[in-house]
Amino acid sequence: MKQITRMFILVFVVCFGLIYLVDYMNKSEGYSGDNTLTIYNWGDYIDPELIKRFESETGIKVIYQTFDSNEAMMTKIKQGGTTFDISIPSEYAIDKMKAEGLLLPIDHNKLPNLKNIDPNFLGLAFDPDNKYSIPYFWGTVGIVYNPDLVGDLTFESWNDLWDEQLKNNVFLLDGAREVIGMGLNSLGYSLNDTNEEHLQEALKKLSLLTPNVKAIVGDEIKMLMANEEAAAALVWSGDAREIMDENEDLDYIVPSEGSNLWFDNIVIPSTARNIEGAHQFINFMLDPEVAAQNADYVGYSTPNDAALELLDEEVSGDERFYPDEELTSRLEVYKNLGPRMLSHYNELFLEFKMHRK
Ligand code: N2P
Repeated sequence: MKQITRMFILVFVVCFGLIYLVDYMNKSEGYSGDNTLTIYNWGDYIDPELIKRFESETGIKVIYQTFDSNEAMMTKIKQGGTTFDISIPSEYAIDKMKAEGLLLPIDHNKLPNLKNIDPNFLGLAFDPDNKYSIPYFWGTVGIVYNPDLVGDLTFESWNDLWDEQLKNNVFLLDGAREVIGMGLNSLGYSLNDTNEEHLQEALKKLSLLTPNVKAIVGDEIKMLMANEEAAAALVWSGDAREIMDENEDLDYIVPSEGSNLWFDNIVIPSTARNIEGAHQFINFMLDPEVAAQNADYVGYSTPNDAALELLDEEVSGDERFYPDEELTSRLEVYKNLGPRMLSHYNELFLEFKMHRK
């Protein structure tokens, strides 16, 4: 009898413990149970309708968080305590995350829609077999400007931004690689330059831009430019397209000295709990109709060939956003410069920002 009582108590304690454990796990921060998928994406970088559609098609509930720079995203994933199942870093960040063991391999067998991606966007240097990353969007960095507000400037060169006609009339996107890269490019250096003298020269050159800089801003740069709050801005190409959709008077150029060509790819961070759901999401985003709707919504260039065919000829044939070979040959992809040099770029950017105050 005693034994039965003991057994009964034991079963009771184990059951109670299990119930408590499951409850605790569900309540702990951002826990992705089987039926949730936690996505960590750039701001304004997906059509929210598509998240709803994914949820209703799969029964998976999406938890959505955003970041505004590769650096912020990597710090958050590295520090742990999060359960992101999906993220969308740029190429140099993917290379760095791979090296730091922050990415999980992606099973291509679970992605029948991968066939829709233009092979030119597969097998790039930062992930040669696409073992850890699948193309999402790509683009350039350049200048969006309002011809009515820029005096007699025609905008061909980065150096036009330094013109005194643009006093307090320029916005810059808030990105270390982009701003330091612009400083380097304007001097004719590579935006992957690691020579300290060149970097100091770029910083000095950027400090001369200060009188023209009205503000360094995040995603609100689109609204500000469309509302004609400044004459010109350093932007990512897709943001320029969205601004120009809102205000047709504006134009976008990639300066003649060269600029950046970037690739943002979907990854499964090592923090993932719902790996199956993450694959379902990636495959969903690779569907031609979904990818076309997304490209239309966010304004960026799609690497999805089948989606490109569904886009308006006016969009897919626009060489400002789907550059030809001549322009592409003037562009450089950011390299992973290693942790020390990447922090140095960040420090230089901070120094530039401090100098403005
Ligand atoms: C979208 C940001 C695009 C990121 N708001 C460019 N790599």
